Amino acid sequence: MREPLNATALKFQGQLELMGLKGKVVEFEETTRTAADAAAAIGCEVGAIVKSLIFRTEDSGQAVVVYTSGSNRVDVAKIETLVNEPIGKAYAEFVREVTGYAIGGVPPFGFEPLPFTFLDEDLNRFEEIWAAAGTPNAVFPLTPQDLLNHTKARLVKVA
Ligand code: 5CA
Repeated sequence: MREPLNATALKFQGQLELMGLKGKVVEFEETTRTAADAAAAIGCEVGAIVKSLIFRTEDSGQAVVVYTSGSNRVDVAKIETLVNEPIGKAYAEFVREVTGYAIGGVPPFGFEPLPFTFLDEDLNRFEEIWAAAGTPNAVFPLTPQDLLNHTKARLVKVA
């Protein structure tokens, strides 16, 4: 663990406090860029890591975020049915444009809500889940209910 927090992680910690969330940002020396990295650093199950995956609708260019359990792969066809359009994985630049964060550090909130927001129901299997806190070395804990409340996501089976 690293102290003090990097400026971006520190700013995100401030946002959590403003939102009334009690989770503390934890920053690691090692990378938490992927769900597997994050689970190894934290010492939790990969399934308890929240992947904030950004897609883009191919015709209308709208952002889609799917908060996915770290052990699941999104079934793209299911999401396409829900948004009624083909979707593609967003490029790094689009992710930065719509969330303000770089891939590997995208937190689940702290940006303008995106047009389509889905939450993997499998995250409900865990009492505590962990998500990125703005950088590829920082994460924070929260409950699936907190994630639902603060993202107003539609709960779906994504895998
Ligand atoms: N910090 C971790 C755990 S919270 C994290 O942010 N995981 S993540 O899954 O939300 O973000 C990494 C994801 O970004 C990868 O699963 C992958 O789907 C996506 N990604 C990685 N590189 C690229 C890229 N070059 N273009 C588009 N997406 C990418």
